[in-house]
Amino acid sequence: MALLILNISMAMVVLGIFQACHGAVYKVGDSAGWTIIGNVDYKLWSAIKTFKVGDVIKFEYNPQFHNVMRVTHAMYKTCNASLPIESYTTGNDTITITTRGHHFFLCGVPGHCQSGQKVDINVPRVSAANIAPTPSALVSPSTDVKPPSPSSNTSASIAAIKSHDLVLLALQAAVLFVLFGFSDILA
Ligand SMILES: [Cu+2]
Repeated sequence: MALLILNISMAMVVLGIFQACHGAVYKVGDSAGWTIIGNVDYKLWSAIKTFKVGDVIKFEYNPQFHNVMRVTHAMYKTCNASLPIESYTTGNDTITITTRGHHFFLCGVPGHCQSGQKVDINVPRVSAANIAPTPSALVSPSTDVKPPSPSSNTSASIAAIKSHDLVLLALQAAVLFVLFGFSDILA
């Protein structure tokens, strides 16, 4: 039994390391991409995702018609593209999120941001693991932070698996299978 628990612990450590260095890839707008056609709701698109440091944000668009500019919050609010922090123009731009907090992007083509071609990628500064004593005033009303699950790491990690992580899931199954297989042989 102790061996079994040890094996499960080892598996969790291995998987944790693997997940930590393999961020998820999010294509902005999903199949619609980065566009003004179809009134894509980029606010909703980002609101229902839980971004983490290490995740990759992918902008796909026709570079003849659009671009990507990372801007400040003030510029984001007013659709001001005059002094971007960073500009991307290839039409297939991948940006790795390396810091917590908000990352504001808009299309710098006149009128496009006003038409809704802007997105706020927010990596919560407070992780679910240590929010317990935080005063509610510090948590923005728009931040949907779930309380920590009372169950074990195992179920928490399973909950974290997203549908697009099928490859990762397969790898996890393989690791667990190998470790359980070894425990059978030893027992
Ligand atoms: Cu545009």
